[in-house]
Amino acid sequence: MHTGITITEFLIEEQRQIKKASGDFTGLINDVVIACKAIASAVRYGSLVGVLGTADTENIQGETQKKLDVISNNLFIRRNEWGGHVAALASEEMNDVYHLPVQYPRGKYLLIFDPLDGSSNTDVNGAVGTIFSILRRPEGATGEATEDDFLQPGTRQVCAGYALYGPSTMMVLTTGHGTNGFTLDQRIGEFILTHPNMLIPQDTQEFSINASYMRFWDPPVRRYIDECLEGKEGPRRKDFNMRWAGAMIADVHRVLCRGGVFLYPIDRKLRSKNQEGKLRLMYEANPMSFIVEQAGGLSSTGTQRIMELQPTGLHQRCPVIMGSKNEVERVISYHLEAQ
Ligand code: AHM
Ligand code: MG
Repeated sequence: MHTGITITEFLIEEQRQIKKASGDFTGLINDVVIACKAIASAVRYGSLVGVLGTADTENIQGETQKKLDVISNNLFIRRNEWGGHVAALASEEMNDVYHLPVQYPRGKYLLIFDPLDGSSNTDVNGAVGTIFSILRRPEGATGEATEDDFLQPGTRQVCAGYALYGPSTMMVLTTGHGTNGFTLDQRIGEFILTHPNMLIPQDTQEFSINASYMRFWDPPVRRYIDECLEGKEGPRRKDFNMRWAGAMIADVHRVLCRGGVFLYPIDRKLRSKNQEGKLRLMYEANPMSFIVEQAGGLSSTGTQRIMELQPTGLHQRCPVIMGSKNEVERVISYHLEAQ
């Protein structure tokens, strides 16, 4: 019989530490957990239930949506709109803030999410996941929640988490008191605490970057990767390994488990499209930064702490460099030297 701590028990214990906690937050996370279990199930059955392949729609970023992007988005909304915990939702797959149907009570939290990160992996049976970030609606705000209510820096996140649909389904989250990982026990349908207090090793010999963009990189990124590639013979005096899963969630999860540095920097190609990065600040970079920092890692654009960026739009992009503290500091120092 399983006697491990369930995610609900874990959160209720945390809630007991906070005087006057209403239980609203725990209720919200419970809804998020149910949404992620439903998405995990859709992902797992794949072709058997006809959910793979492309939908006939595009999202706000002009990307063709996968059927599973749309299904995951709908599942996430369905599970989180009714409970009375959120004031509004926002997602990678929706242009604007999603206002709750009139019959549901409004709560004090704002929930923003990427329902299926790395969704192009679904067609090759690769790992994908859901990322979410929870903010409090600004004090004194009235009426329906607006985009402006969401535009808070990552330092204001109340909670950030992700569910990774890999060989096992995991949920990793932080409420600002460390980062904890839970594994879904399919036999009882509960997430069990399996990775308490995750800590990212400060040093690493592994980097994660899409090297096919090498010719577009800025000099500081080029210098960092060149030095890694020189291995024992170069200035780093050690050999490096490289991994790229094509889903940020899977790459950053590996960094959380065994150290490493994940980079999706700004480059010449992105600039030519007037983009400030590839990854989205509010539902990819900020929540993953919160999780990484709470596990003792660092997260930066190269010149700025990601969580201190002031968002100007729901779908804003930014450069991302995160992971083992000493490596990220090195990349930052190369950026500062180049200024
Ligand atoms: P998505 O949210 O549309 O799936 O896009 C984000 C993904 C990240 O998970 C991943 O790190 C990156 O895009 C991969 O981009 P690329 O194909 O340029 O390597
Ligand atoms: Mg994504």
